[in-house]
Amino acid sequence: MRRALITGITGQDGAYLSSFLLDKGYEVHGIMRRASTFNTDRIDHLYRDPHESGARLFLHYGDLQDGSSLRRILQKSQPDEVYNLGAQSHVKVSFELSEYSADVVGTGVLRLLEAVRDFTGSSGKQVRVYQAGSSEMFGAAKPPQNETTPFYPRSPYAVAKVAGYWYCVNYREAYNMFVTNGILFNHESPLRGETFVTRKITRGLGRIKKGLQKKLFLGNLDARRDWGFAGDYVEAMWMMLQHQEPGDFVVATGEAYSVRDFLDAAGEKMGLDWKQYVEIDPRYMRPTEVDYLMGDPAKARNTFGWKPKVTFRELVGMMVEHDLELAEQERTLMKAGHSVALRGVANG
Ligand code: NAP
Ligand code: F7E
Repeated sequence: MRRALITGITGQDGAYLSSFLLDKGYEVHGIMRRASTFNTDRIDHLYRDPHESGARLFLHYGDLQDGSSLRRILQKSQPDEVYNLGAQSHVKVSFELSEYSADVVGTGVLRLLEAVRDFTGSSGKQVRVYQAGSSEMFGAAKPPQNETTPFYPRSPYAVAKVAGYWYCVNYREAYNMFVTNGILFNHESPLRGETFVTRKITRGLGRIKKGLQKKLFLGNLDARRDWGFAGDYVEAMWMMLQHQEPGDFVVATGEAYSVRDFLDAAGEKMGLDWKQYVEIDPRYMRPTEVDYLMGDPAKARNTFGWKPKVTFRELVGMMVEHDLELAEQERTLMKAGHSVALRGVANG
């Protein structure tokens, strides 16, 4: 049985990737952070008590800021493949938490690579590493962006991702390690964190539609992004590690839409005129914005045959349906006398 270790298993991509790898027959190990509240909502449905026979998902406490935890977990889990998805992944928050973001997103990659290098040295086991790079690394570079486009990062998050990218290239060249950088453009789903703009929109409009909220406050509606479906993108991560050689691969749909386009599509699907409810709040603007990202995924398509399956409209539809249902559940709870608060959205 092949074994995978995933950092960031409790995040959006961690949940989709775990499910994907379990379906492929893998034993999956995940690194989770200690938190005072539960942070495993996205993977609870995949988890079985390890005391039961047949359990194939195992969770370990660890942190990308703590190198010894990474080493210990590598020893324990003996992985064939490591997927580094852990990150402080919010671009706006990285302006507030710049040193922390640099440490987790940039130096965290170095800690993990060092731990894998030593693990390979002591065990003799060849491990394949996937690094979650980001289209944010292109930042201000002109679209369409591909693997040869020079990086021009525009946030502490993006600068740290560029550092992580180059650590990976360096370890590939210096130690002949199998380390692959995925350069993924924005990918969304009903599991997307509620402070990213797509989910903030489907959550907010869903609640407005159900009478739970009056306004939705947003920032720059003109930014353009290449939005795909997270389920499709985790398949690309896996395909990258099955390819005979490591490399750097852009994963994108090749189409870009503005935040305003997303509002139009979500509003139309809900039968709601969003212009009546959306207000601009400058606190959601970034000190330096990334205006236009649109990827060219030709290399991934030609090298290992990856293509996105879910279209932009299908993605919006899937998220709208999910969040209308969630708002309906909240309304039921409210009618039964429970208080219902929208967590965190005010800060996204
Ligand atoms: P996400 O939902 O924000 O999940 C991030 C994960 O990282 C969570 O499991 C989080 O744990 C964990 N984490 C945070 N700090 C950590 C630390 N110090 N040590 C270990 N784990 C830590 O992000 P995502 O959307 O799934 O994205 C996955 C990866 O792809 C990230 O590296 C992100 O930067 C990158 N990426 C994402 C996109 C996108 O559009 N989604 C595009 C390109 C690249 P908690 O649950 O405890 O917070
Ligand atoms: O913003 C604009 C905002 O936060 C998209 C992360 O997964 O993808 C993500 O980063 C755009 C930006 O994602 C609001 O200014 C307007 O132009 O959803 P977002 P992001 O910054 O593109 C990349 C690829 C990653 O790697 C990251 O980890 O939408 N926008 N109004 C807003 N954005 C937010 N969050 N909130 C607003 O109210």
